[in-house]
Amino acid sequence: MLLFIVWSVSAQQCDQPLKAARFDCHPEPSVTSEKCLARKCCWQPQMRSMIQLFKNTSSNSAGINVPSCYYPRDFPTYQVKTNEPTAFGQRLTIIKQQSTYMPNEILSLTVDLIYETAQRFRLRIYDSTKKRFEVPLSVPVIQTKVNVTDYDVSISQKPFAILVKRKSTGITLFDSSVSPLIYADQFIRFSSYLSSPFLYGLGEHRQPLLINVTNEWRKLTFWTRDTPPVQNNNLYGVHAFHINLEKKNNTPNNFHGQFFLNSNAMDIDLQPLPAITYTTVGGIIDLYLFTGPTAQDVIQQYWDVIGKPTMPPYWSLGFHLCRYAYNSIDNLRAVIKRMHDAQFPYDVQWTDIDAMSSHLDFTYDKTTFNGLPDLVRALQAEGKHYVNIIDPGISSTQPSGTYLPYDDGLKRAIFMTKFNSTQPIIGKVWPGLTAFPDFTNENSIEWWTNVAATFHDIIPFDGIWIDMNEPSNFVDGSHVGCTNNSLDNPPFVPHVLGNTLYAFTVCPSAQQALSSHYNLHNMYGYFEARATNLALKTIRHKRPFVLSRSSFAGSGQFTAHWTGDNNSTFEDMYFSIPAIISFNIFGIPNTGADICGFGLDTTEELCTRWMQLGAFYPFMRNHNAGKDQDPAVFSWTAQQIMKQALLMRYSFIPFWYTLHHQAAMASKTLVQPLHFEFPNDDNTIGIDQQFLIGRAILVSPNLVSNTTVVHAYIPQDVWYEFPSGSQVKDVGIFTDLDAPLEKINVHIRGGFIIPMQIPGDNLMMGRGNPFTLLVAQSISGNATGNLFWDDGDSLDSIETKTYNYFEFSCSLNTLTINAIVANYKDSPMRLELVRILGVSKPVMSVNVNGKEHNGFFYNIPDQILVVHSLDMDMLVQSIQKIEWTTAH
Ligand code: MIG
Repeated sequence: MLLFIVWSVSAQQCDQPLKAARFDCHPEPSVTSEKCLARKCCWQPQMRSMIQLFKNTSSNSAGINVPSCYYPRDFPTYQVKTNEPTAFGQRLTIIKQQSTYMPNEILSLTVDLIYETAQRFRLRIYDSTKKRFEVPLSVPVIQTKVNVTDYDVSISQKPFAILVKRKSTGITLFDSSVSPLIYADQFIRFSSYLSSPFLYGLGEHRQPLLINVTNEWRKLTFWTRDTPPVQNNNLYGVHAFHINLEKKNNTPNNFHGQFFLNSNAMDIDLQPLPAITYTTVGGIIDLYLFTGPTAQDVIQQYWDVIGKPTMPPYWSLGFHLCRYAYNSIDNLRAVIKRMHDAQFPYDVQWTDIDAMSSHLDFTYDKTTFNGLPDLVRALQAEGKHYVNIIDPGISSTQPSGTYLPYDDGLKRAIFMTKFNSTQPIIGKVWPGLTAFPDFTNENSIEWWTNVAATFHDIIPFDGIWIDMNEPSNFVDGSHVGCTNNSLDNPPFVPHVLGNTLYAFTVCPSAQQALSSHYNLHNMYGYFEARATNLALKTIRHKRPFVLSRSSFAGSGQFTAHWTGDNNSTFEDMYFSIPAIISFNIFGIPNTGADICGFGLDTTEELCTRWMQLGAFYPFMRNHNAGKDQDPAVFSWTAQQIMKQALLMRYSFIPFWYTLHHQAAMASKTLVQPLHFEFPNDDNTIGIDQQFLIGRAILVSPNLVSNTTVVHAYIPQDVWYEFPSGSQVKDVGIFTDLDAPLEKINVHIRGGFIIPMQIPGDNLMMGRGNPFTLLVAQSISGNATGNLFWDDGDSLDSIETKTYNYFEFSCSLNTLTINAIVANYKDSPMRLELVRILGVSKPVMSVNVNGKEHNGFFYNIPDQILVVHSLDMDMLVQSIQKIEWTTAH
């Protein structure tokens, strides 16, 4: 092939020998030299590598590489005109002399530098004269700047650029000088250096946990979309947030975060410089920097802006069972019965759209599901719970007066309307032609609450599953297509699946109360989750449980999440781990994947492995569309293994519940990657086949078919195998752990005390069961832990202080149980047994609260002290002690 170079500007201005430092001047598809030169950019066609040519390049991001068309050094951009100190920091005005290549460029902009906290910096760039759309998320508003910061900000005048450095190390956290800022009405593009090519976040995408652009160019697209999770596609949710690792020799590994508060369709490009480029089609530049320095600090600082996750009801921590196509109540009854007969712990039964009458929301099929209300009441009488599905599409073709959701919605005018019209925009989903509620319309809350309450009187559901809320639409745009205005067909369309913004959804030109769907599309699921959460509170007066497929920054305040339509493959099982960890980072920690796989038929081996792994997901639901895969359909052996996994989950529920409390109150994730806890151990970078629950439980599932070992990394620390309690010898290395089908590898980290409970048939039945403590001593014999407990369902247990809170500590052969708050007394809390791991010397005697206690034994080979028959009332609000003496 002929290689030729055309310099558009002077050769000197295009002389950028470092390919990784070239920034794409023509991000639209099918660039040519003419199109590039017309933009006054540099043209140097790049051959795609052989590897890329041989790869199947059907997905939209394959083949992203060095741009053929890139900016010359002197490409026109903004310069600073004025610069004034303000109460919040600084305000600049910046101007550009001429338009470049996009329609409606805005030549005069205002830049606010807001020093919000010592670790949080906000940069806002907006039109100096005309108010533009801004994301309707209630973020903290800071009027007065903080005086001392962990970061230094400097401004380059000409061309305009912002530089942010970490004070303590001098490492660059943000530097926009790498490429020219373009700011047009429907095209905003800016770039920054990254501190390293290692990032976490940027969802929702199917990808490994670590985004590593050392040698790679990557394009990630953000536009909520109903599509099975496939790599490189925009998926159900939008989270333009990442955590970037800072790597520098002789400096500890710090982390910082970046959040682009923008809800428009966007691309984020990453390149090996390393650098990041944001391209959005609307809104303003509203960018947050969080300086950590730990990954959990970054997450906390991020959640301070977007909102902390909701505290889920206690029952929702149990095992959930669902299937798309039970198709009849007899089938559903048979499943419930075999689950019961096989004695699986199990808490929540679900039904899918097949239980609706003609796929109509807020109905059930009185023929095929005749008796569903009684079935639900019978489940509830046993302490179980029931969740049903609701889709946003409301049928618009039922005879007037027969279908309240549509009739009442029309009356209240809460449906999204066509462009320049008061008529609802009509699409097509499961029930046929549908209107789409506008959940940004405050009147929709009462409407939604009303229709849900009416149905709740018929079937007293305990939670709501909101699916299809990207929103999904089986016809592009509407049943009559879209307009050809610039909202439906903007000058630049990010690399969305389907190539148009209306593909498989509603026209962007549709109108919502707060703005156009163009601006609000990515938040559809967010507002529906909010409305559903509010409705459940009003209807049940209890803690809501919502499960939403689509999500946006801040959705965790209202909902749990699952990862959508995965398949029954080992690869899908692996990808569930990076997805769940990422959603923890995104502030929706209560996330799970469809266990055993949604699409395709599972196998007994896969389902066994997946039930074991799923027992350690925050949200544990087995759901599918294929043949039955509830645990009770499998062989006796598989059932025993699954039951063992379920019993493990149920025994750890007090620990999980406490983690949820800490997530909601103190912005801690439920699960996290090893790298966040061991940031200076480079072996842990990007490990995503293992994960930590809280800081203390390491889960290393077997993700490979037909194997009996797991190649896993056990970081340098003290670890005890669970449940045996024996100490791991090989730490700080990758080792092969024994992992036959009947075993999932779980390790407890020294230094932590895990509150546990003897499981019941379901969580409500087991509430009064005895508690146990698992004390994993550090090298020096110390450990700490805590336990939060309340009635599990009320909305105000924190405000009314109707809860219990314990702190546990272990040191010098003494375990202390400190009841700090003991106000919730409706169910007993009796500590029955304590297992202390890592007791290196034989135990001679045990004292409980100063009295000799005979109920103990010492396991010599594994160095475990078990103190049993305690019958200790933990609600005695004072300090209680268990002490032991050892042989010298
Ligand atoms: O168009 O309700 O992701 O969990 O079973 C498919 C039927 C609609 C997609 C969800 C899936 C659910 C299915 N739904």
